[in-house]
Amino acid sequence: MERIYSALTAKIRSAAEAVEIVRPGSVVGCSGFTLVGEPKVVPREIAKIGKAKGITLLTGASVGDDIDGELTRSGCLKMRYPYQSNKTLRSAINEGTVGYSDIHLSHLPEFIDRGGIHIDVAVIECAAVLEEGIVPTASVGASDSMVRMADRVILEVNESLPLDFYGMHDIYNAAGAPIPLTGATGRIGSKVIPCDPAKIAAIVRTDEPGKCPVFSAPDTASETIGSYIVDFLKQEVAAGRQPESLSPIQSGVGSVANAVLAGLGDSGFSGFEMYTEVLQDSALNLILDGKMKGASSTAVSLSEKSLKDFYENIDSLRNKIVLRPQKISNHPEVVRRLGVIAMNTPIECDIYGNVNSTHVMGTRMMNGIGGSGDFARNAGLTIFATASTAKKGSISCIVPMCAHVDHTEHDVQVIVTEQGLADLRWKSPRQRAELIIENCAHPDYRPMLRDYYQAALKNGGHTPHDLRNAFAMHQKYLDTGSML
Ligand code: 0RQ
Repeated sequence: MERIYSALTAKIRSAAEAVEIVRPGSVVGCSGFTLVGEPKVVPREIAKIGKAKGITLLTGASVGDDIDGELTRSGCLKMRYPYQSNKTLRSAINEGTVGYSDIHLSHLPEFIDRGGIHIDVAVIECAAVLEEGIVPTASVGASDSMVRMADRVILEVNESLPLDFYGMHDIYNAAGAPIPLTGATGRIGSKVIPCDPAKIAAIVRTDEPGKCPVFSAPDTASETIGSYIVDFLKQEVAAGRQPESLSPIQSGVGSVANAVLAGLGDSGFSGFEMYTEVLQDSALNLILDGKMKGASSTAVSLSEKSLKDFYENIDSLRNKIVLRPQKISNHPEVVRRLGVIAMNTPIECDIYGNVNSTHVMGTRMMNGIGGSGDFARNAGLTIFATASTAKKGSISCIVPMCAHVDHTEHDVQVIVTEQGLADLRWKSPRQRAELIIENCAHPDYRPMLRDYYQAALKNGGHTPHDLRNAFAMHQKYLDTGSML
């Protein structure tokens, strides 16, 4: 297979030539989702030249330092959507020098498709550009919507990535119609992203493989959390609320998510599938070991070692892994239909089951809501799992009232920490408070949470609170560096 369709070779340019179309104030859409599938050279070139100030940048989800970091340091970045996880950019957002609007990942492409934001230039990494369209690499993200709606497209053809990606993607544009997916790994679309060749302003060739995400090995707390979730899911199967092989699983990013999946593999469960947005190492291992049947995702975000395994087995994996646009991988309609089991990580949970996934101490942005809301509200079973404390025990992740709320009590069914699990389904707020404090909070923080709850009860109410002290633990941390 040729990398560049012969009729398009006249559009091959250097990165410096390609970025001439990126003007100050441009709205730029880049491929990329959780550090994979992002263009490697064009965004860096924009930052290096440094003339295109005031850029608004959209991506599928988080991208690496070569995009978010470089564009922030060059002073080119003005506004960012919908998710980020870069330290430099995060600081700029929290200082207020770069604007950021945190958007549900399934909403972003829909907003683009409806013309909610006008994209001047889409910069898309691909394995090849064929007559039939663009072959994406390790992520689809919002690239299909960006290509469809942008005025002009710059393609980065990455020659270090295998052409074997062809056939792994399933590009479907629902355009308001029902999405005909009745199973996690069904295929309903095309293998490529359709693209009007007249839109392609430049094709830049590169052979930079890009950097792999680094995952920390599961710690004891993560493994314990994983074991509680496995036990809980076994009870759900025994009670007839889950099929033997479980409903398709969505799992967020990070070490807890990795540990839970690894735990599932060791637990005797088999034949399950994932309907998720990111496939990490543990998910790939489960597929390669034959314990997981297959997976739908919008990105495969793997460590260096797992990426090697992925490429070595790509021919057999093509029938088991489907990479979709994030509009479909995270679509509420499909998530609800499939009864997905959603597992995500909060920053903090409150005693009534509200969850803060984004703002440290209610003010400082961490990453963003990502896809957690797409799944949490619409899943068949919604689990939030976190260590009970953060920052060496100086912060309790169970608090009287979340200092910011991303997922309300209505969207949270189960909370798990290394202390235990609270099944909040069918419980009143008062019952939930007792369960969360006694099962999930760290023993060091239980007395102060109990005292808060007892004081709140004196005020009465369906969801009792003592508003003067609702954020006393947060304030104590801000004043002294510890909630204790
Ligand atoms: O800080 O980085 O300074 O060490 O938060 O925490 O424990 O390493 O956990 O990597 O799983 O991240 C919520 C941020 C958790 C992530 C969050 C501090 C902690 C540490 C990271 P350091 P851990 P994780 C799928 C779905 C929202 C989006 C989402 C996230 C850092 O999971 O962004 O779910 N979720 N998307 O010390 C202050 C607390 C804290 C705290 C943790 N209560 N107060 N700091 N930390 N709890 C992904 C996508 O959608 C793409």
